[in-house]
Amino acid sequence: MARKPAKFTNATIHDQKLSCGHGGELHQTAEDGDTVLTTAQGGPVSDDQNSLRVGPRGPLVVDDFHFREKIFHFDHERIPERVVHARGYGAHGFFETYESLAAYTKADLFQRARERTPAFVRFSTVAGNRGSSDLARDVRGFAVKLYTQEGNWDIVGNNIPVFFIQDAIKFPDMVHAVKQEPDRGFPQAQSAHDNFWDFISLTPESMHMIMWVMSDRAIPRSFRFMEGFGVHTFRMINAKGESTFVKFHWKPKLGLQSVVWNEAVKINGADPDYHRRDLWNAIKSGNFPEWELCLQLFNQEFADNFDFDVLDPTKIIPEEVLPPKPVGRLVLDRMPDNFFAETEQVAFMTQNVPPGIDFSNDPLLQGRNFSYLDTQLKRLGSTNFTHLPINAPKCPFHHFQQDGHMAMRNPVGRVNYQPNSWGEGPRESPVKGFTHFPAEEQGQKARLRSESFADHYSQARQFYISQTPPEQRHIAAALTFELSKVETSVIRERLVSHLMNIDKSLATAVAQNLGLRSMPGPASAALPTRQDLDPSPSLSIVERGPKRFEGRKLGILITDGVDSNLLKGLKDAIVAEKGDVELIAPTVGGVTASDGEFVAANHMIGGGPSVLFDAIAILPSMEAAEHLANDAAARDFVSDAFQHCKFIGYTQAALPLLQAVGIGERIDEGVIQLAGEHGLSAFVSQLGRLRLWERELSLKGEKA
Ligand code: HDE
Repeated sequence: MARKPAKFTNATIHDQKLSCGHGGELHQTAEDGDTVLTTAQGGPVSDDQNSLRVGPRGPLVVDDFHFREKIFHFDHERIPERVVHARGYGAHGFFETYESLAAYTKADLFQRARERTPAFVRFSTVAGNRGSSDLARDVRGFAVKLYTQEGNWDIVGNNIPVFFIQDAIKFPDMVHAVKQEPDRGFPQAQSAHDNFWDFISLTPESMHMIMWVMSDRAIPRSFRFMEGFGVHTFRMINAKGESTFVKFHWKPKLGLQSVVWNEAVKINGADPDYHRRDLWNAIKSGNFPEWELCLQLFNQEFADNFDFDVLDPTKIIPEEVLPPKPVGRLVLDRMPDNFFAETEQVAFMTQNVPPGIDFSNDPLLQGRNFSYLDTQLKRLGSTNFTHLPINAPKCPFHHFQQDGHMAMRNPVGRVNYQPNSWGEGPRESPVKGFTHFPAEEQGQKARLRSESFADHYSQARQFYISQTPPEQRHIAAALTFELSKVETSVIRERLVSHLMNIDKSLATAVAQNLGLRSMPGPASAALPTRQDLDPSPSLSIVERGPKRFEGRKLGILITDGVDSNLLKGLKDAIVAEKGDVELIAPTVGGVTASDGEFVAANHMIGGGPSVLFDAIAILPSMEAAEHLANDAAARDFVSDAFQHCKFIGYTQAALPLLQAVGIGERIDEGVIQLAGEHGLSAFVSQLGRLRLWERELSLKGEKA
């Protein structure tokens, strides 16, 4: 009789009966009808707890093929991590068009309105190793694989629209400089060290990017609240062969949001998987994150007249100059079944484009088009990485590539070449096939950088002056923190000399905070900084805040005797705003509310610090008030939320706690008493502001 195939599901394990083994261990042995554990070769296993040995205390024997196979496979479980973007998290979903873009591109996925294309997206940090924490100050990768009917299209982007360097040949230097220093093997997932700032201070082209990575963009609240950018200028080619330049933007439906640095540092300790957990929870609870694909489309004439070279990846085209056109939406609605098989083994490659999408001469993009194929061989170990389900196209495909390590499918039959006389096998198609845009190119072969790439400061300045005051303060504070970790004073000074070219007040603030003895002069620059570029409000997170609490989380601190009506009212109001609630109690075992009902908790106070929430409410009973005021974790809970400019809802009984941490005398419009119906609605209506930035100044004793 045929054996039932072994299946690896949780149900299998849980359904098995527990029985006592020879040595007193718990064995999960199969009974009739249960799935039997097998080796990788399919052989049934009788005992998975004890290796084969001579007598109860004797040596192991080589006959034990089950032991050898199990350990052999375990020993080889790891593959090399990505040399950059090692830490990442992915999800499945789809991309849906709003309208036909046939006027711009012949790419099949854009021909019809409401066409859906399956998608896989991997978000990542760049510098840290696979096991580093989520809230590092870093660029975030935003890589999208679209399984189109004309092959896979990968938009391998970041959450920042510019890059550190203008030529791919500098990438190994840049990455070496930011990663841990080679002699000591640290710091991990941090740019705050000498090598990074040494390289940056010697690389003026990185200054625009530095403004972005020192801004709050580099510490996003969640993957769901960040933008994505294709960075380079690409081309769209229509059926007539006409080219339109394009820049890709992903805009989060829930709006942009970041955390503050002190919060990021604490989140890394409290929950190093904060971003992973956030995406997992959102998708598992049916709140599917969504982004709009927006295109900046322009022709050669626009490119010729624009202030900067559209091939220079250290420049943007401000949205106010060229508004991005929304053309579709990306929805993530399914977590992978297995992290390794999908998120770890997914291989993104910039050169994966369908007919109708093409490259520009951006030298960074051209270099990337070499790197991404090469790196997959190292990482995945075989040219057949496209045989892995996550990397395989979802459209029909036919080619004559064969054999190699781990070949899982080869051409069937006699024909494995073309042309052939057998009338079989696929044929090339000049009509349907990919044709490269026939751009006219000429020039001398030389190692060159275009003069049009020479302005390194004007857009850095434009970014800085487009930020709101709190965002500008955060940039100054980030630069100060990072440079304070640089031990070589000449590097600190050199960096300040670049800031002099960007904004003198920023340079002065950083120099003062660092305690520089004298102000360095401006760094010598190929071109002077343009002062005439208008601020671009679309570059500010605060300016474009969502003004609503949707997708955010309120942490409510409760104790035994919590007012059950208030708790219910608050929870309902947050759910009505499409927000989430988590409950924090003295023990994770939960509390008994004023109506005698048991209320389960999500965290104990020390395990659920306020950095994990967007706003907090404190609802102790009168009996618990004094005890809470003396609880160190409870004090941190409120004082951190206050320092991080969060909205705080409280009841009368929470006053001793507020007083214990010095908030009692500093109650501002963000600290709201939840008395009566009005108090509750006043609190909930304020939450959409997300943070009370004005508090930041009063904390420093300054006036707004
Ligand atoms: Fe990458 N980059 N990169 N990069 N990159 C990789 O490919 C590279 C650059 C980006 O989730 C590697 O599969 C070069 C810009 C993302 O799997 C590697 C240059 C942008 C991911 C590589 C750049 C990116 C990568 C490492 C300079 C934003 C993660 C593992 C010319 C537009 C994809 C891998 C994922 C990964 C090379 C610069 C985004 C080594 C040579 C600019 C999101 O091939």
